[in-house]
Amino acid sequence: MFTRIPTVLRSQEILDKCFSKASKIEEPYFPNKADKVRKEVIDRISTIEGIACSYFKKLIKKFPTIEKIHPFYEDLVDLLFDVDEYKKSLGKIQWISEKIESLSTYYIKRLKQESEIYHMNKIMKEYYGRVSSLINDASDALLFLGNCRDSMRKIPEVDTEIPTFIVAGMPNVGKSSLIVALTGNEVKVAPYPFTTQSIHIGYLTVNNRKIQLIDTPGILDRPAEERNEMEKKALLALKDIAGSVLFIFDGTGQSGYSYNSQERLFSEISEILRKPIIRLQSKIDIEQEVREDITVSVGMEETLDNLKKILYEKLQRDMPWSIGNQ
Ligand SMILES: Nc1nc2c(ncn2[C@@H]2O[C@H](COP(=O)(O)OP(=O)(O)OP(=O)(O)O)[C@@H](O)[C@H]2O)c(=O)[nH]1
Ligand SMILES: [Mg+2]
Repeated sequence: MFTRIPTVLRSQEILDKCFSKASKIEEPYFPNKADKVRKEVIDRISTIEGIACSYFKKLIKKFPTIEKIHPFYEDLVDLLFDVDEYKKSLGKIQWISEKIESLSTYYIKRLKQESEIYHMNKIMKEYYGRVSSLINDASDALLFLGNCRDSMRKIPEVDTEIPTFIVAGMPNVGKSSLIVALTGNEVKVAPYPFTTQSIHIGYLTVNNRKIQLIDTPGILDRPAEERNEMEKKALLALKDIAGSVLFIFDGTGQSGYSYNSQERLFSEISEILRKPIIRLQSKIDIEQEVREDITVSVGMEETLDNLKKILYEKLQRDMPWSIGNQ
């Protein structure tokens, strides 16, 4: 999602790029010396304008417009940096880019009316000075945007367009094993902002429809009182992802959590995410009291097939739009 944002150069690096290219410009022989110098200076100005403005425009184009990104990303971005400052910085870059353009037009016009070499060089120096101070003026904005880029690149790539099941449940209940069993081994792992954990994303296809499963170890597996404010907010971003929750209960005692404590987490997650939740009992190959309608074991193919069918029916019922026109 945010991996295509280019590296942000520092002001000095942009200046170096502009001026070193400009300094290499030399016109071939002109019968008239003044014409030659004029042409050279005009070319230098155009080169500087071209390099600086096209770089600034690239930044403006590649940095996402916050209003246009999906609410899931918007929530996370809002936690990562000051969004107002982000908008201001992009605005500043835009302004500077426009300013360089009009300045260049103005100086080129002046050069065209100039016949003295001495004055041409003076005009060039003046232009260099003004462009330098404009680009230096972008310093803070560039530094800020560079930091934004670094944090945005850490946001996990979640497909916000396809139906999604968020897998939740206490540690060790079998969340990861189930995702692997359902989707094969190609599970993407991505760090999740403000948590020490990563999320795991897998895809499966049922009746030609792609479904996304997101495993959230360390995020949805603990009661709220154990989470800090940032973690809570980061968790809330998940509610923006369209879809349901698949909540896994383990009745074997193997996970070390009682059914009661799992029920408590279940209520809490339903409260936080406010989404339809499918209850599921795992590890059914191990002896345990059967408490849920849907049971599964990663080693029993028929239980996995049954679950896939249920997921699909759930989509048809709750999110018909999401599978209608894929
Ligand atoms: N017998 C049996 N064991 C299972 C099954 N599913 C998972 N397990 C085992 O249960 C243990 C925990 O499974 P994980 O998939 O790592 O559980 P998790 O919920 O992802 O755990 P965390 O990532 O720590 O939250 C592992 O030893 C698995 O091999 C199952 O269907 N049957
Ligand atoms: Mg896991």
